[in-house]
Amino acid sequence: MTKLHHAAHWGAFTGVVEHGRLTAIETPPADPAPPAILQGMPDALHSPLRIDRPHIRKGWLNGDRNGGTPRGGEPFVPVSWDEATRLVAAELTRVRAQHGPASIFGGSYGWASAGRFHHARSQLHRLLAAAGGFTGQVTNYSYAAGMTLMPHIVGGMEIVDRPVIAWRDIVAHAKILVCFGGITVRNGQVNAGGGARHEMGLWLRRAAQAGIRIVNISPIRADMPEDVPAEWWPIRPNTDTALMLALAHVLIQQGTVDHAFLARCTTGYEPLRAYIMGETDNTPKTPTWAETETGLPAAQIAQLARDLASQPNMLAAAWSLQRAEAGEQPYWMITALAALLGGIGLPGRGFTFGLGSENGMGGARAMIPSASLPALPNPAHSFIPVARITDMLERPGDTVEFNGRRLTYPDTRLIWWAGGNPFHHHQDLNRLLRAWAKPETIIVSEPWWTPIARHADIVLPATTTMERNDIGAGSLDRHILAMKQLVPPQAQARNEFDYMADIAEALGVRPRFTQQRDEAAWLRALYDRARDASARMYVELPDFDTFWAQGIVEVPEPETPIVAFREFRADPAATPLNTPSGLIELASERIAAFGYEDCPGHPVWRQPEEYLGTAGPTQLHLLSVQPATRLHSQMDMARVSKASKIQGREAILIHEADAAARGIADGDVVRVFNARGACLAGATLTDGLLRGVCVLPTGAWLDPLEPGVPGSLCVHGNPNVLTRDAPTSKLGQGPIAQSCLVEIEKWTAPLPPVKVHMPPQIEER
Ligand SMILES: Nc1nc2c(c(=O)[nH]1)N[C@H]1C(S)=C(S)[C@@H](COP(=O)(O)OP(=O)(O)OC[C@H]3O[C@@H](n4cnc5c(=O)[nH]c(N)nc54)[C@H](O)[C@@H]3O)O[C@H]1N2
Ligand SMILES: Nc1nc2c(c(=O)[nH]1)N[C@H]1C(S)=C(S)[C@@H](COP(=O)(O)OP(=O)(O)OC[C@H]3O[C@@H](n4cnc5c(=O)[nH]c(N)nc54)[C@H](O)[C@@H]3O)O[C@H]1N2
Ligand SMILES: [Mo]
Repeated sequence: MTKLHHAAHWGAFTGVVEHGRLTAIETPPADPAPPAILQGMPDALHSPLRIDRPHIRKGWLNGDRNGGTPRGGEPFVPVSWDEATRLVAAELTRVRAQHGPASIFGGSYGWASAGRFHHARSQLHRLLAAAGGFTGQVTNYSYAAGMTLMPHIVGGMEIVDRPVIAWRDIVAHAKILVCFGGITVRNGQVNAGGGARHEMGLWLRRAAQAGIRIVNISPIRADMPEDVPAEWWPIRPNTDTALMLALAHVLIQQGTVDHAFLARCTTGYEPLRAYIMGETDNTPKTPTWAETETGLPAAQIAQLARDLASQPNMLAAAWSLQRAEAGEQPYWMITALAALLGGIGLPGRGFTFGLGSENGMGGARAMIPSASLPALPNPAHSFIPVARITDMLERPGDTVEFNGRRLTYPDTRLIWWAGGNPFHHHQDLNRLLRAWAKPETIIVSEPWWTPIARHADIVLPATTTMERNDIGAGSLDRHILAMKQLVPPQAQARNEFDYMADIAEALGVRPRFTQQRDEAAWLRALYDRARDASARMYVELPDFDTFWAQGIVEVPEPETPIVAFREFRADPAATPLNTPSGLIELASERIAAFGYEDCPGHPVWRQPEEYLGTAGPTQLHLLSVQPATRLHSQMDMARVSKASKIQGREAILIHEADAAARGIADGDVVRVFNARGACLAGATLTDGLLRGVCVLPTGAWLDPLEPGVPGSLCVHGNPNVLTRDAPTSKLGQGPIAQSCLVEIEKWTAPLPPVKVHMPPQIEER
């Protein structure tokens, strides 16, 4: 028996290996809340769903290219690595020669796995860049709208994805913590680089013990842990901007706006004020007006505004708020509201994003760079905003507005995806499935027969992290983790780096791709580069051999306080923000000049097309939140996720009254549907939900009753057959999964089996 350090997005662990198999995992004793997801690691590693050899879609092998028939319904034929390598290299060469590098789509969005060297997407980008270029993707599914907006109004996007505010300061200085979208401890299980401590729940309890009033503004009561005393404000989804506008209205009317702060640190107050007071559109954004939109009592809104004006506070918004129609607006308006209150730049006060969205947010860590694989320049200079993939496939040569630019969609002939699952992450999967039929060749690298692997032509079996050595280094966690190979590669699975080096060889670019290094040399080089950079910031890390022997290195807490806008507040003229005015922009002339009707020059309330305010009498608002038992679609085949299913289906949360009205009992299977698609799910009834809202977490593997047929019922419960594929606005072009209306009915027909947790049909040649 051996025990070795390793790490996943869902935490550091020690793997117990017996006779070449991972038999158990142990979690670090210092971790106050090790994620349950970790317990599924042995299932994942040794799963019958592992892809054992390279495979080719039968029709593709027989010469079918671009027939327009949707992928996903055909058997796969196993081939040797030699043949697969040759086919991939030949296709890359052919498509680049005939159509140019931009017709190779290698955006390959997705979380892949935790190690920084064997990071599938980074490896793929290096290969495709070395081989002549590809079309990439910018922004992300997490906070595209926020990260595009914030540079215009505060001069940077770090505010969205960095712990720019520390929990320790909130606990010490705030009296009210307002949480738009709650603080969902389930989301604190994961971080992109891994993590050795999961402290979100701990900090919430400390905040409550310090007597801080916590307000959970969310349609779901459980968005705040039960053991944390908090007020629950069950807001209608997508209406937070209306609530924030009304809070601002009260501050303005009562004369409790911090004019000194506005004058020193902001620009654009006047047009925003005129809009809030209704001077420009005859609609004063009063608490009574907001009550209609939000469903929250006007008197309660007015009282909260008065309390915020008189007590130090922190306004925190989850990332989910901006994954909705007009998702830029709540982020702009919370910034404006915090400016009116005047706390920005003071410890524990102001506004912050994603505090409850990911492990490590609100942590205090010296901001040293993490180890990461360097990119190669992409000679194709072609990219799309990440969530416009279906649009791109549907409309080659057409243009799209994005953040003040006009981009042209390439003519996509070849797609290669490694480390992401668009048949998990994208909205309106039936529309994607139709568009996905257009390219001539689709290559997918995956360790498992996931939905994306089933929709490929050439399937390359990748190792999991547990079969290779790597470095786990989150940008938010205070630990650098050695990820040691637990077992050799299973069946014919290979490391991305190794098989891509062979493809690079066939393309004549091997030295550029590998830089003449092997795994061991790369790990040492990446670590040393980060170590040198840290030393320049006066943070001493041990040398590589010491790190590898110890298995873990702790990064110190920073000595300086972590307070966004601290220097700026102290002296705005000497330390201006990187905005046109150097100030916080409550109105932006630059955004106004873009002329986007869906994102004008100051925060506004825009009624979404799909929300409770437009719902018919039987429609419900569907929220597809992050799953407690997985990371996205990862680990859906492992024990923790499987145990959470109801009759094998993903659990959907429904208000007991809404269920009763439809004759649905707890544990029933239901059909969730709208004009875009339909899925089955298992009903869980609750009173901890706003009536009219239902919640189906993301990540159940897409399992169409008839694979390859658009519109087919997903028998397993993937919410993205229901969600709408439209942009937040022309500014951010972000996804809007949280703006979605559905109907629910009890399923009474015989229950079709879930088949996606078994391998697809394989035909030997
Ligand atoms: N409806 C709805 N949809 C959403 C969201 C929502 O809130 N609602 N949230 C969105 C958000 S925030 C995100 S970030 C996306 C997430 O979307 P993704 O990041 O695409 O989802 P994952 O399931 O993490 O996909 C990672 C894939 O990489 C594979 N993989 C893991 N390790 C390796 C490896 O070493 N090599 C290779 N080749 N593959 C590997 C896994 O098996 C998995 O299939 O989803 C988005 N989609
Ligand atoms: N366990 C686990 N943790 C994860 C992930 C995972 O897959 N599994 N994914 C990670 C990733 S990639 C990301 S980007 C983050 C995402 O982090 P978030 O975006 O914060 O996560 P969500 O779970 O989508 O949403 C949080 C809560 O917001 C509430 N909410 C939704 N819409 C609205 C609204 O309009 N108004 C208000 N007030 N509340 C609303 C929902 O009730 C939901 O529970 O999570 C990360 N953490
Ligand atoms: Mo995300």
